[in-house]
Amino acid sequence: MTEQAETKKISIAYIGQEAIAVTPEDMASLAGRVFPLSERVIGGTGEAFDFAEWLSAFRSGQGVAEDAPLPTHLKVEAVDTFEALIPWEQLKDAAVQFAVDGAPLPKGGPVRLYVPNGSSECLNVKSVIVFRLLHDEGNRGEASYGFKSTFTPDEMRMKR
Ligand SMILES: Nc1nc2c(c(=O)[nH]1)N[C@H]1C(S)=C(S)[C@@H](COP(=O)(O)O)O[C@H]1N2
Ligand SMILES: [Mo]
Repeated sequence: MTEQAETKKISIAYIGQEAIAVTPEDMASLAGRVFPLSERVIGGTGEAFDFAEWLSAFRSGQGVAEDAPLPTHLKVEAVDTFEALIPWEQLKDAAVQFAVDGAPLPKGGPVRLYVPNGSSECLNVKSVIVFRLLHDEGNRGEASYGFKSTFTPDEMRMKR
């Protein structure tokens, strides 16, 4: 295991709040229940937690009111700049793979999202480093995925 895989943090950005950094293990323990990924995904390996259970605990922990509106989308961003926008309605049974045999993911880490009720397998994003919970009523129900195509000037300078 490389040093980077060990220390890779995940950024969580909830509607209107400042992003916070967590580890895969932090997310799994907050979710409160873990299960074999194979319960949700045929041929799935390793351990996962339920996305909605995690989000519910996260909202409580952040002091979000229980009757506050739910997000309309989850946007996930990966190490390789692949990203996906997933509508709330497709997130039922979504699971986050965070370990294999109790150890960090040998590939696709720090975590991989699986969306069994998603409109495309392309939404099963590997190497997720950002979870953004969004409220975008105008685009409700819309899904998209692909490699990020626009970069800020700062990002362009870093990539040279
Ligand atoms: N980080 C990242 N995740 C990704 C991709 C990618 O290029 N980068 N490709 C997606 C696409 S288009 C598909 S079809 C699936 C493929 O998953 P598999 O390699 O497990 O078959 O991963 C998705 N997740
Ligand atoms: Mo794909």
